[in-house]
Amino acid sequence: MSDLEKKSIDPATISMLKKAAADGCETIFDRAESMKPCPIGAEGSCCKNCAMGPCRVPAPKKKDASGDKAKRTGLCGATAETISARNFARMVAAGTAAHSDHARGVAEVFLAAAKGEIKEFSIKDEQKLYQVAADLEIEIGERSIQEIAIEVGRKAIAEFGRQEGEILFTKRAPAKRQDIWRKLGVVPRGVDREVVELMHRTHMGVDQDYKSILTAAARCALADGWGGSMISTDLQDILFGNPVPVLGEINLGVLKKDHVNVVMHGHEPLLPEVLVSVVNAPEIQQAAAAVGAKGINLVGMCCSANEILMRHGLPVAGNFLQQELAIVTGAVDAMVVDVQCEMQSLAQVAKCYHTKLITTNPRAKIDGALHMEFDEHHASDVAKTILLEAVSNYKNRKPNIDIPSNTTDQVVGFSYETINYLLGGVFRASYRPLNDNIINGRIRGIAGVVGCNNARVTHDDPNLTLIKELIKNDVIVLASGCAAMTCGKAGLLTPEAAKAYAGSGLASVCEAVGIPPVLHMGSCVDNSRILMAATAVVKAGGLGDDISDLPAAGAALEWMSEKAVAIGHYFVASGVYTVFGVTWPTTGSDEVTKLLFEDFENTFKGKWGFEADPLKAAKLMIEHIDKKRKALGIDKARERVLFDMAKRREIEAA
Ligand code: SF4
Ligand code: MSK
Repeated sequence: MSDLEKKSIDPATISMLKKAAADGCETIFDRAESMKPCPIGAEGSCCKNCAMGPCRVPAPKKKDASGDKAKRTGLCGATAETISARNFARMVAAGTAAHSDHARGVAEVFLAAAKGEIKEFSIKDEQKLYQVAADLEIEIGERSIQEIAIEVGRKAIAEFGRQEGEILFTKRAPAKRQDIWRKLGVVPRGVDREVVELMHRTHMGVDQDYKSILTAAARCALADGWGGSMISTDLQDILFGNPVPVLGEINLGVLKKDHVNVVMHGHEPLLPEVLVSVVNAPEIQQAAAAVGAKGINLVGMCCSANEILMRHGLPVAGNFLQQELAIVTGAVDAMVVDVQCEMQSLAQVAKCYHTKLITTNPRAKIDGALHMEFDEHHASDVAKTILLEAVSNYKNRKPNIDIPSNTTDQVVGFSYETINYLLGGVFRASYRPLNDNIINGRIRGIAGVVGCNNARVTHDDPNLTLIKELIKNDVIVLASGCAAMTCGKAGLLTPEAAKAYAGSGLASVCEAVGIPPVLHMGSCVDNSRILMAATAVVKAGGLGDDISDLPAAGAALEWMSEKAVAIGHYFVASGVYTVFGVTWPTTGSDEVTKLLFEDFENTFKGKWGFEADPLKAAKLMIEHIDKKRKALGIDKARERVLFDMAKRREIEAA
């Protein structure tokens, strides 16, 4: 394997890495070689929670002479367990805060739009509005759409500052799951309250019992999954439309040499939605023609891409590790960013070429970028100004433009409501056909594969290898975030992929319904859709009465973000076995790791796992799925499916 092949399995990425080197432009791939991670920080054994530290308590290489483990404490006496748990919990708090602050922004815009204060946004999905209103315990009766929407907006915002009681969407979970949470005392109150309390608990000299810290972290994470993230997904769907299957294309080849290329990067769909709506305005198109461009090519990057792809089928330039490389093509006239996952190095890479890096969110400024703040009350004006800025930069392109030709078609847009509809049809929409196919063994189980890219492992390789192995073994995959983009680039997000890559059982179901074996469910806040899909499967019957009973597992083998830890922890606290790759942040404490990997299964009925090798990770997940099938008494059905020739012919004929 060449050095470049160790960096990425994606040919477009490799060709742009060659170009970056030729252009003398440093990227994250170079820095990953020159700077190695701190081993003490990586295992969660460094505490810098007060100025007497940082205190480092690395795991001993071997036990001391008495056979006991050496007592490791910081200056204040905080044990390695406390330090490890605190570090983990703070990642959960930060991840929850990121998703939820995004959600709060959406809720504020939603309320303003409902009141008619923002002309660009209105209620697009009335059906979902009614559903969400009911779940927020809002009376519908004879009230107008506007009245209901205003109350939905107000109640959603109140969920952040709620001081007591329970976050309302937690009542969407299966009844048994709610009982488990109540018994453990982890039903979240308000989103902000849980984040603040977790930061307090992990302050120097507060909660110094690792079990207590990690239980509190679960409460905070649940405030993300069943609170902030879920609010964000639902309100975005009501405002911009619930995704339905749509064809799109992905990879750096979506950039066009003869167009003004504008890359929308980050997470919030607000500005991208307005950019899409104004891009064809006559004055914008005329300005583009005046500089000699054939038009304006709007494309996405990271989860902003997922948002506009799911709702408009707009092209996607790439996932997290490709953000610098889009600029390296020399053809990006503006990269417009909002919040999260935007590397500061973009400013430096942009200087190597002609790209204008434009920040738009008051929370996320980058030294060296042009700041053009998005104000939703003047949304179209701001969007047009940004597009004109990109147009005016077209003439500054340097001659060294090279756009890889790689693009792949993908079918995306599988919200949990859409899956419901596709499985059952409009008159009998239901998850029951999915359950039936799990019970009869054609589908072995369900896997949620989510999360980022990580420059410490070969770009796209762990996620892709894992997902291919899962679908080959008849496990249907629900994907989101940058992992879903990996699938798109590899051609797994088309119905034809079922025949090419899936096991015969899963392929037969996909072919009958006309869906890919990997369903793209959206951006990283949209992992709440996976919670809802899991809940719908439980409620459809026949597979137990809790999420933890399902033959299901989750994974994020290329995770890097604190948001990923929050997501993983809310999946575990919701009863899902969740496997991470790359590195595990509590290896400094055997006790903490055991609590998360084993003991949580006795309380939360879900647990964490770690496995960097994707084939071994797939094996762990499939073993877990089979264990659950056995507990449900449906393991025999699968054996029959595997060995019964009549059944096989029937599948082939389907
Ligand atoms: Fe060290 Fe304790 Fe301060 Fe952490 S809180 S830096 S362990 S003294
Ligand atoms: S963008 S959080 S790298 S999935 Fe959501 Fe991708 Fe992870 Fe960012």
